[in-house]
Amino acid sequence: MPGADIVFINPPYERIAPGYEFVKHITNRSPSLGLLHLAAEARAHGYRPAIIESDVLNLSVADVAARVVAAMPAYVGITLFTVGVWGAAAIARRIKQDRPDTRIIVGGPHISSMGPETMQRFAEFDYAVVGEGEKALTDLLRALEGRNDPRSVPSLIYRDGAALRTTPRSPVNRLLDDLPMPAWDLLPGFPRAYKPAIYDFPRGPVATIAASRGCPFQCKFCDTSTFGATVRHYSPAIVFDMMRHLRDTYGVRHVMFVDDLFLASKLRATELCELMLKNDLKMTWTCTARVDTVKPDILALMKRAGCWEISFGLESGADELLQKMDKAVRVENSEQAVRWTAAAGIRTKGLFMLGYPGENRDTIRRTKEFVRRIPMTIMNLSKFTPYPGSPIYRDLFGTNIRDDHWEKMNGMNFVWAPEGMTVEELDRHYQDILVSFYRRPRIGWYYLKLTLQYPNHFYRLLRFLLGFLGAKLKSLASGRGGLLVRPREVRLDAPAKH
Ligand code: B12
Ligand code: SF4
Repeated sequence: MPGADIVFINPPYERIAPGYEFVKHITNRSPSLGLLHLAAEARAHGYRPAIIESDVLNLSVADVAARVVAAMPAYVGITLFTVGVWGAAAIARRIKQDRPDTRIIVGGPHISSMGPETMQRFAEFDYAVVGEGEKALTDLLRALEGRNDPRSVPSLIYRDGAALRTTPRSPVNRLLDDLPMPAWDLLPGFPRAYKPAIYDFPRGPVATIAASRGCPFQCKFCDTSTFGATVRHYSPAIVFDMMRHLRDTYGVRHVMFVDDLFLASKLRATELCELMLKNDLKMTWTCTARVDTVKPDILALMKRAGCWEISFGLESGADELLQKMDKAVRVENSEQAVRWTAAAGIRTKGLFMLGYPGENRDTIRRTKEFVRRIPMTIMNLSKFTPYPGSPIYRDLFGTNIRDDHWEKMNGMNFVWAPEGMTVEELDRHYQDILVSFYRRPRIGWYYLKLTLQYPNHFYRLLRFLLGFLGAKLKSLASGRGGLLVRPREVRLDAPAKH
């Protein structure tokens, strides 16, 4: 990082208890695409950016702060998910202690939804950018150099003495096609250090692309405050160029599209698939889609163009819950879409949540039955979390949500329980659904075949198992009777030190 004048930080999120480090071999290690876009934009405006991916580099709060202090940049840009706010604030505080003149700018989904509250709570953040950041960030940097008036910077929260001021939010970023390509060249260890979760792609290296921004739907649990309801796309030719660039420059073989609605425009998706086929791209890819946007014809084309998996937000096997979520689809639509996807030879990853308001033992039973009935081989079950920025957050906050618990908001902790259920009971159902889905001979056989077909997963699994075994042996040797850590050391959900 020597010579960098702006350092972008993806702060540490993972709360892996000492003794459980081996879990990292199988979890998702994707970089922040937002920071890659911002770094590219800053560079196009003459700055010298650097990026720190804390979790991938195994850096603690103290390590990150020490690196920044040593690099002495004028600016620091931190991306914030709700779960990472405390860690980010701790980093900012340490930087300010040693280099008080460093300007700390924050942005990301948490700021888009909770900007003023966050700035009020954490005096160590100097500026916050709400929503898409490319234009606002470079305008702000120019303003800080005296070339602009901060009040002319769109979507900004800044301090004016003790008061907080906000500038009007700019409606949308400029055309996506005009943005520079994400700065993958600035990512330390790219592409090999950045892996999705085990079994979530066929062959690496892997990279992420957002081919569009925005989503017009308003599912009540979803935070769409960064990109809003207007969908904007890159031209298919530019997306294709990004894929080819990733393949030819970095040897990337698989792309994960992280768009909210990859199939928002069937026309563009078709054009992109045709470009991949015509140019014999030979890359695999995954995307997310709503169940009401797929049909056999587009699925067949996607399969031919290399689509390996589609993640569908299936959420629940109970219609009344889908209705309460304003999901605008029914369980039968989910089932139809998954069957069509399987028939096209693409695998389905089902994204589900447990504990949404209205959940009860009967809805849980139906979800459990549903996940076993449909032709799906991988499921993600998250613990319902009312994220700031989602409509449900506004509905629930102040009822029985326990404080605001930002540091627990990663889908792995129940911070709220529906009426008539306890967190402990929900936790039991959580385990039960996953075990009943995965512990079936059909699924076991599928994963065995996948492991043999794609040895990279085998090596990751092996490292995980060896790590687990090592931790067990260490614990036996230290007289803890096979417990990986002393009970009081288990702090998977504890906030970062601050
Ligand atoms: C890909 C993705 C992931 C990836 C990569 C994460 C990453 N670091 O980017 C993975 C799988 C790791 C992930 C994990 C999680 N994710 Co996620 N993820 C996404 C997804 C689908 C796309 C993100 C993306 O790349 N967008 C495209 C880029 C260009 O946008 P961006 O990163 O937001 O950056 C822009 C602006 O935010 C802003 N900006 C961002 N940072 C900064 C910093 C500065 C200084 C400035 C000025 C501006 C700025 O400018 C950028 C360019 O315009 C979003 C949904 C969405 N629509 O964004 C959810 C989303 C961000 N995830 C979400 C959540 C909750 C999570 C999890 C916490 C739990 C879960 N259930 O998935 C975990 C935990 C994260 C962790 N590391 O522990 C929520 C965040 C809600 C919140 N308030 O926190 C979202 C919004 C989904 C949703 N709709 O609810 N996620
Ligand atoms: S869950 Fe998907 S479809 Fe619903 S609002 Fe969020 S991104 Fe849009």
